[in-house]
Amino acid sequence: MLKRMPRGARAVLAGAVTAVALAAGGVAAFAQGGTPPTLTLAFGADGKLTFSGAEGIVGKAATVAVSSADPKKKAEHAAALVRLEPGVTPEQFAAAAAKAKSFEDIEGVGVIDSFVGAPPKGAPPQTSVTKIVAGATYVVLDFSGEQPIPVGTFVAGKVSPSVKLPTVDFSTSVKEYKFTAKTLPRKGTIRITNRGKQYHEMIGFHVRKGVDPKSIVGRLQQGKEPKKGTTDGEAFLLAPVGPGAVNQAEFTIERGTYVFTCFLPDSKGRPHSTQGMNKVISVK
Ligand SMILES: [Cu+2]
Repeated sequence: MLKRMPRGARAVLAGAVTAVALAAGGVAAFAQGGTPPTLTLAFGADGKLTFSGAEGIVGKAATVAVSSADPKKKAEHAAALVRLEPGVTPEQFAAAAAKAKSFEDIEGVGVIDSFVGAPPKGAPPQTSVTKIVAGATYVVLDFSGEQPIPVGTFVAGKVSPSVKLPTVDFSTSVKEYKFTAKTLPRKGTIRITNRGKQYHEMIGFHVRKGVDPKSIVGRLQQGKEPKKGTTDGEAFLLAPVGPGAVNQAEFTIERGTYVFTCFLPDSKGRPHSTQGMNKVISVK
């Protein structure tokens, strides 16, 4: 079942992160009124995932927040929210997921709508994304290990057309095999929409001064990692999410030149980076 722990998620969890999604706050112009309600996903001291607040988020824009009280595995926990396709039951999803080897294998059954890593040591106590949660059955997955564990389900009814996501400082999108952003701000709230038909992620290599970013693009295109010493850390703006997913969160990233890439595979198993999904983006 979905054996591969996504690289982006792993790195987010490892804390080598310049972009950390913080708890959403300071929300303005929020059409449903007030601060979005929160679905809380909490890893306990025993490492077990529980969730609460689902009844309050149905048919609304909501914040999905993940926290961890596990002293041992703080840097390892992640949770995912799976949106089931119409008519699919949680049991059918569990059966399909048990056989799946990659995200694409659950196509037609469910879509990972958000993937949120628990905060690493020293980071703010919770990470979160804000999104509209409506019109589907959702499965909460504990994605900490190689075997994701379904923790529970909830049903979200139709959303009123007047419900909108809180405003953000910056919106961008991903699709096959492109990032639409040309520049990114250094910090703020960002909305990232997957407008494609495949899963995508958004990982940025911070290019070291004096290095030609095109040389890094060239290596990624050939299926290689950037050469040692050519990058200064990585930024993870989007963990793997499926088609139609819209996530927004606060982020902070160091200024400079980045090469953004996506390592998720296409239907033939080729990383998107080798299909041209690499882009030089400056952070101002
Ligand atoms: Cu991709």
